[in-house]
Amino acid sequence: MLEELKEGLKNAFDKLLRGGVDEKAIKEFILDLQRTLIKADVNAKVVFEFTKKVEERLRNSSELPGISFKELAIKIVYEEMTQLLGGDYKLQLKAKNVIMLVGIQGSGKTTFSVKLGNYLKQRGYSVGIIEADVYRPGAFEQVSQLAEKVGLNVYGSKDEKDPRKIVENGLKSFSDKSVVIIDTAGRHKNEQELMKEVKELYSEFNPTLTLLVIDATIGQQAYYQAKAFAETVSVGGIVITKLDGTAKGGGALAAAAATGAKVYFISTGERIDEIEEFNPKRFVGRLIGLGDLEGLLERVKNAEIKVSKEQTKKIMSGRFTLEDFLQQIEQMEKLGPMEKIVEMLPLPVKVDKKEIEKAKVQTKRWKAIILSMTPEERINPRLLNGTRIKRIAIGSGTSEKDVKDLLEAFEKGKTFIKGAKRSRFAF
Ligand SMILES: Nc1nc2c(ncn2[C@@H]2O[C@H](COP(=O)(O)OP(=O)(O)OP(=O)(O)O)[C@@H](O)[C@H]2O)c(=O)[nH]1
Ligand SMILES: [Mg+2]
Repeated sequence: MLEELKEGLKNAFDKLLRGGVDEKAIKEFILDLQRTLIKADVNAKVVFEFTKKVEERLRNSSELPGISFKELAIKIVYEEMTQLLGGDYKLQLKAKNVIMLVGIQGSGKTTFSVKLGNYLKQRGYSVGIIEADVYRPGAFEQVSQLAEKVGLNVYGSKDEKDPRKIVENGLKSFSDKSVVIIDTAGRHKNEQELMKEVKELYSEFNPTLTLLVIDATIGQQAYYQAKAFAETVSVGGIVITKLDGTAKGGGALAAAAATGAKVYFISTGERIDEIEEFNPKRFVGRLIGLGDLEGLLERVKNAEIKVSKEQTKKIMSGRFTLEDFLQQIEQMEKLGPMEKIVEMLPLPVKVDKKEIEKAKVQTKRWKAIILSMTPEERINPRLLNGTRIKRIAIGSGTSEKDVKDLLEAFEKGKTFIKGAKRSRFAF
């Protein structure tokens, strides 16, 4: 699965290892990444945004003790690629679930209904499948045959022409099941007819989860398909099928994630057990194919902590400059959104959302201000007279008061630390 994408990434990393770390090597690496992703049919705009972020982070990252440049590159690509595929998440099921599968003809809904049923049954759920496709001749037989192999119950009818009746009766007969999967039809005269039926079923039965099934071979076109369905029903998640038979799988996955939807499952073959719960972090880890990715991430984290410990020492000794302050802000940004950081901190009080918002605006402003200063000004803020403050305010799109506020806060912080040291109220 996705062998070419894996190969491409591996080659890019290997090349980076062989060459020296210079301007040319970084440029080559970025080009290699672009080529690999474009080949996997990832949308060009998405590719360029992605590689721009990787390049910026590669250039701006400071050296970490014991971490090679290649390792740093792997970490950055891993993190950015995980983001590209939607971050870190997991499907949550309720005590009772009605999961409706929708998607165009041949996307793999019927096959997937049995795969999913079997997957959930193996995890302790009681499952029933409703076959609501009244258009495809033999749809009921198709699903019954597949389901029989794994001992799943199917409700359907060969004669009933109204899918709503089938679903209504099916839900009654499966009222004791914890998961009911509804397989819908994909074969219609045209797209409007398909959407109309999907909408009718959706509004009448209100499924707890609607999964859109998309065939990976359409690559980046998955974006438009996902959008079209999302305009008709509330799509709770996406399933990408046939990842085994295409070089365009990466494009389909990235496109699905780009719509903001979560890809919950991937399907990698015709066999019933060829289903996998999708988790971007794990998936990218495997894609990068590094044996001990976890170990590497841990080592980088430790190295980062070590560096920031050195900075703390600097703060305590009073040698802390605005340049260090800027680095602190940037390090914090790297950790993730402020809400998440605050969530992770073992604080005894709950921090107000508004306060976090205010702090976010302020750090952004401070960063802009410090970036508009010259290196000398950052080290020695006493240089900042009225003219310079004015220049910085204009350069950073802030006001002179903002600049003065920052300087005041910075000085206060330093005084506080000095005072704290004197009173041995140290950390
Ligand atoms: N290689 C491969 N084939 C798959 C996969 N999933 C489904 N298929 C095949 O794709 C074809 C279409 O699958 P179906 O499950 O019938 O698709 P559908 O969405 O129900 O189609 P309609 O009922 O016509 O809307 C079948 O031949 C399946 O065996 C997969 O992950 N990999
Ligand atoms: Mg079908």
